[in-house]
Formats: sequence, C-alpha cells, structure tokens
Amino acid sequence: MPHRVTCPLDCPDRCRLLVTVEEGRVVRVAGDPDHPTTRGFACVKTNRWGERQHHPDRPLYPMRRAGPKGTGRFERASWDEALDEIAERLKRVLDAHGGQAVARYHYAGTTGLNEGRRPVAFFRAIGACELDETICASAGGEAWEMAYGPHKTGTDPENVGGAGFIVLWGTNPLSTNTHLVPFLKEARRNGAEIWHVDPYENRTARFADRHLKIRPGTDAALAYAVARVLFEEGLVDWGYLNDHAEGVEAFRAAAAAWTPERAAEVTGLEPADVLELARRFGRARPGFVRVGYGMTRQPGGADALRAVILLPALTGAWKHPAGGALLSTSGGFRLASERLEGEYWLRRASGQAGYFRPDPGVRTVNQSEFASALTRWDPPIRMLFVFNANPAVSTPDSARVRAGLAREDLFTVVLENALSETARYADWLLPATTFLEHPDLYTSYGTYWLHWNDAVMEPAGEARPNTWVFAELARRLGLEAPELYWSAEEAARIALDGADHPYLANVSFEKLRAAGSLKLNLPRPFAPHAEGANTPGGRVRFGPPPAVVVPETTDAFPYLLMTPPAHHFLGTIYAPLERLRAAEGGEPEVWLHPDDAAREGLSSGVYVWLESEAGRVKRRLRVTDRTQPGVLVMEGTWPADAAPDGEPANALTPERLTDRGRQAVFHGVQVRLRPAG
Ligand SMILES: Nc1nc2c(c(=O)[nH]1)N[C@H]1C(S)=C(S)[C@@H](COP(=O)(O)OP(=O)(O)OC[C@H]3O[C@@H](n4cnc5c(=O)[nH]c(N)nc54)[C@H](O)[C@@H]3O)O[C@H]1N2
Ligand SMILES: Nc1nc2c(c(=O)[nH]1)N[C@H]1C(S)=C(S)[C@@H](COP(=O)(O)OP(=O)(O)OC[C@H]3O[C@@H](n4cnc5c(=O)[nH]c(N)nc54)[C@H](O)[C@@H]3O)O[C@H]1N2
Ligand SMILES: [Mo]
Repeated sequence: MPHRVTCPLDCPDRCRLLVTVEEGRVVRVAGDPDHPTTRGFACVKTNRWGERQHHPDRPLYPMRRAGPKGTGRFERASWDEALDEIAERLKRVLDAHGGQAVARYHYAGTTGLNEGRRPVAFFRAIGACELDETICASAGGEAWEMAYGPHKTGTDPENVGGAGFIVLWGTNPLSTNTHLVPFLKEARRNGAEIWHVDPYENRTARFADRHLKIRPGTDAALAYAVARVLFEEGLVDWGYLNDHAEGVEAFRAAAAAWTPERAAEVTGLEPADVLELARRFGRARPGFVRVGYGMTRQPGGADALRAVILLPALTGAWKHPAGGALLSTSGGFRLASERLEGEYWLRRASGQAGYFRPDPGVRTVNQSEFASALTRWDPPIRMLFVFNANPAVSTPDSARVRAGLAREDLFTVVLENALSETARYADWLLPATTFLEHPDLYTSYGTYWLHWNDAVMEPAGEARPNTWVFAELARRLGLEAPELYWSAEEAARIALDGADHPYLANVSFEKLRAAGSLKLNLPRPFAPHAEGANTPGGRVRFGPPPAVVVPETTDAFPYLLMTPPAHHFLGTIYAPLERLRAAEGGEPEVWLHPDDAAREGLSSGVYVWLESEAGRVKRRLRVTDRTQPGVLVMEGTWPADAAPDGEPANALTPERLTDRGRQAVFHGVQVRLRPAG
C-alpha cells in the first residue's frame, strides 16, 4: 500500500503524493488521483524523489570538518560530540560577543511549520540576528499588501476554469506551477484564450494562445497602457471602483500618459497587441491574471506587479470567483503561529535565565545582501546556522558569499539532507531528515489546501529533524521556554486549535490528521476581493500610482541577463540527480538572440565569459530566437560543479535591491559578453 503524503518543497502546487516504500526504499512516487489539485500526476522532478532520498552523497551522520572550508572533507562524529561542541561554541560566542554575533540563514527547502518555521524561536530566545526573508517573495508581497492589504489571498485556482480570458503574466506555470495547467486547460475548453507576458519563449509561451515577448522590467508601462484603454473605452467597472477602491483618479491620470504607442516603444510590443490585450481583458466575463514573482525580480519589480494586479479591480473582475488575480494563497492560512516562532522574544524587556540577551538594536541579515553580512559587517558574524537553504549558490554575489563562508573566524553549522555547496563549507554538517522521515504541517502558496504528514519512513542513518537539533541545543544552553521543546504534533495543535479565523473553523488537528489534506473553510462562492480589500479602510488602494522604472543597460554592460527557474530543477534541491541534469542539457547554457550573435560573431556551442559589476562566469553559448535582442537567458540555479568554471549564475548577480521589498534583482542584471578562447 502506498503512503499518502504531501510534497513540502518550495513550489506553489503542494501536491498530495502516493509514495511506495519497499524494504526501506522509496520505489515509486506518483500524484494522488483523488486529490482535487494534484489530479494524479507528480512533476518530472518529484517523480524522482526516491533517487534524491537515497542519493549516495546524502549526509547520514554528524560530521566535523576535516579539510579546508569549501572542500567538503569531513570526519564522522557522534551526535553527542556534535551537539556538545556546537553548544560550547555557542555559549562562548554569546558570552564574549552577545547574540548579535550569531546569525541564521534559512528559507523554504521544506515549507513545514515545524522544520521550516519553528527553529526561528530558538534564535530569538538567544537574541540572535533577525533574518529579512527577501530572496523570493518580498517585493511581490509588499506590492500586494499596498493594493489589497495584508494576508495575500487571490483567486482560488480551482475556480480558474470559469475565467473568460487569462493572462499568465511574469510566470512560467508549465514549469513552475504545473498543477495549475489542468485548470487553464479547462478554461480553454470553455472558450477562454490564454495569453502570456514574458521576455522569453519558455514552455508557457508555447502553451499560450499568444505570447507577448515583453522587454524585461517594462510591465508597468504595459499595465498603464491597458488601463488607459479600459478607461477610454468604457471597460471600467465604476460601480466597483466607487464602492471598493480609493486613489483611482491619480492612477487614471498616470495611465493617461501611456498610449498604446508609447507603451509599445518601451515594451518592444506592437501597439495593436497592447490594444487587443486591453479589450480582451476588459470584455472578458471575467478576466483572470496569474502573476508570478518573476516580474518582481527587476529594479522596479514591486510597482510593476502592483500596476498589473490593479487591472482586475479596474474591470471589477474580482466580483466573479473565476476572475481577479492570483499571486499567492498564503494569506488564507491564518494559523496561530506567533508563539511557535517566538515572536514575543523580540518584544520582551528582560531575558529569562540562560542565554537570552535582549538587545534593542537587533541586527537584521537581509538574505539578498548575505554576501555583505558575511564579509563587511563590523562587528562580524561569528557563528552561522544554515538550514533549508543553499545560499552559497542561490544568493546574490555568490563568490563573495563563498569568501564569507570560507572565513576562518566564522563557525558554520549546516543542517542538510544533501551535500550542498553550502554544506561543503560547514564546520559541522548535521544530517537532516527528509519529509518522508519527519511529521509536519504544511500550508501552501498556490492552493487553499492544508496538509499534515506523519513520518512514513525511519530516518536514514542518524538523520534527525531540524527541530530535534535545536531542542537539543536549547537544552544544553539551559533555555526554559516550553515552545522550544514542543513536538510537531503539539505545535500543530496549537497552530490549528488556537486559531480563530473563520477559514480555519472546523479544521481541528484531529480532523486534519485523519484526512491528511483539508481545504480551508472558504466562503462559497469564494471571491476574495468582490467587496474590497484587507486594507484599513476596506478599499483597494490605487495610490500612490505605481512608478515605471525600466532596467537600463550601459555601454560597459550592454545586455540584461535573466536567470529564471529550470523545468527539471527546484531551486538547487534536485541538482544532485544526474538524470535531471542531463534532461536540462548536462551543463548550464546562456542563450543569445541571433541578431546579437551575428553582430558579436558568435555561434552556438562556443564558450563565452559573462561579466557583470559583481563577477564573471563561463558558459556554453546557444544562439536562439527564444530570447530577444539585448537579453540573455540562463535557466536554472545550477550547482557550481556543473559549470565549466565552477561558478554559479549568482556570481553575476550584484546586491542591487528592488524598488520595494529589499529583494534581489535576479532577472535584470547588466552584463557583457566576450568569447572565451
Ligand atoms: N521547475 C521549477 N519549478 C519551480 C521552481 C524551480 O526552480 N523550478 N522554483 C519555485 C520557486 S522557489 C518559485 S519562487 C516559483 C517561481 O516561479 P514564478 O513565480 O513563475 O517566477 P520566476 O520563475 O522567477 O519567473 C517566471 C517568469 O517571469 C519571467 N520574467 C522575468 N522578468 C520579467 C519581467 O520583467 N516581466 C515579465 N513579464 N516577466 C518576467 C521569466 O522569464 C520567467 O519565465 O517557482 C517555483 N517552482
Ligand atoms: N539567479 C537566481 N537565483 C535565485 C533565483 C532565481 O530565479 N535566479 N530564485 C530565488 C528563489 S525564488 C528562491 S526561493 C531561492 C531558493 O534558494 P534556497 O532557499 O537556498 O533553496 P534551495 O537552493 O532550493 O535549497 C534548499 C536546501 O534545503 C535543503 N532541504 C530540503 N529539505 C530539507 C529539510 O527537511 N531539512 C533540511 N535541514 N534541509 C532541507 C535542500 O537539500 C537544499 O539544499 O533561490 C533564489 N535564487
Ligand atoms: Mo522562490
């Protein structure tokens, strides 16, 4: 009998899987045919989870560094040795330098409440640096909040089959959100056209009825031109705006400057396409926009996204359950998790016995400026814990990140279930369980389903959950706060049974455990912004009018580089699997448009150096009109060892931040190109 479990990886789909285990090995992974959003298929990546689970490089025992940092040479130790030594070191650092010398870096390697979020409480209890989680969704989050208030809730993807016209804007769901596709196809069967707005031709562009190959970072100009047409042609729902919006007049005035012709010049599109997009969206009953975080990874990305997500408010599309916009469903999950993440430690005036040192000037590490936190902070970070993340590859200015991780005066502890690049820099590498080996509670950012997994396998080797490690350290430090020691089940009970939001009414822990997966108790029909927003005044905010900030190139750096996700990878989680690397072409490539290739005298297959203000990488070139003139594309955050020069793509990404949200600008990097002999 296969086990029914939920995939907790960093993806909007949050699939329900059927996992067959025989003699301690995963022999088959499939999508649950009975789950309404998984619909019987798992993605090309997680189908291969068995290979990832049993990968020969997976760390199975606590390991102490036994070679220079970065080389990945370790010697096996016992858990007691590891925990005693780490706790001793931590005490010494806290005594000598205080909590502000200790930092955490973690993200969504697993999205569980226990393994993902609860370790934060430990760090707050010792007064460590805070972490500004900006690596992915903070620009989009701030944009959404400005327009619609806190607690992001968009259109339920399960309703999208009823949309009359769909725009997939700055997102590539055929690779990054594949379980949306059945609903898109349903809408298409019902007569909806699907358009895609994206700077390059990816799988979604081929799936769409029309691909608008927009210049990177120019979406606000397109959105304003669409808005102008909507106003001019009477396609605006004034009833909705009068009752449920504010700031519309200033937005209208800003939009008036954007004729389709002017927008076409900036975006590189045809004026007729701009006009047709506006008319189709304005006349659709209803229009729906799936927006992705992709377009926010630009210098003006937050305001670009904000301009786009205001369009369904202009047309009143929100009044229909199939209309509106979807960035994330995460705000629907109103768990009682403050205590679990130790938020109160930040507000406490005095510490408890143990190592809590309240510090009014708590320093915050911005994930997107991790390189500087490691190499420029004074006083420096002396002790670092990394879990659920691989920042040596995935954060900007990765060469500098690696230089920071190589510092002899930095003591690094990494909790991992793979031998990641970051793990290779650890002073202590602690073997972590996988989602099949630990229980956890999962929310989602692309569906309204809530999940519980029991562990279905014994941990491999001596692997342990993150929460176990931090509880053991807390014990050794003499910390007393009970939440540091709660079991996964106790924590889930508090998060669910202590919540009082109507979406969680009737969702008890017992019920969730029995069902495995439960849909939130959403109002029916669910049209989250049919009557305004979660803003203080209850109105959708059009102001201040979004700014149009277009990424620029210079004579020194004449190209814009984008590095969007690869179809067969998920961040760096699947990078260890040769088969998936092979499916991506075996090594990372850079794509160049034929017009540029002719001018540069370059052809497919040659190697080139790409250089930015941050660094340089060597890549194999492919000439293809899937990109556009002036724009280079490298798909996937490949592991460094797959590249001819051993440098990850983020060696090129500078520590530039977005207009709002302090987020990295991954898809708007200025670069130049030269042949590599
Ligand atoms: N297969 C696979 N799936 C994944 C991931 C993965 O690595 N691989 N990663 C997961 C994670 S962590 C996340 S956050 C999501 C991300 O998924 P998305 O929200 O879809 O965001 P991105 O993939 O960053 O970018 C999506 C698209 O935005 C386009 N884009 C870039 N700049 C612009 C612009 O200025 N304007 C417009 N209109 N488009 C632009 C890119 O070309 C890309 O095709 O996917 C998740 N799913
Ligand atoms: N150039 C460029 N860079 C990017 C992006 C881009 O589009 N372009 N995308 C950005 C985005 S959207 C994101 S979200 C980040 C993702 O970047 P990171 O947050 O660094 O995530 P991953 O690289 O996927 O690494 C997750 C790690 O968690 C580990 N892990 C998984 N499950 C568990 C567990 O249960 N316990 C423990 N201890 N570890 C576990 C995995 O083995 C893996 O090494 O990358 C960002 N970087
Ligand atoms: Mo992400």
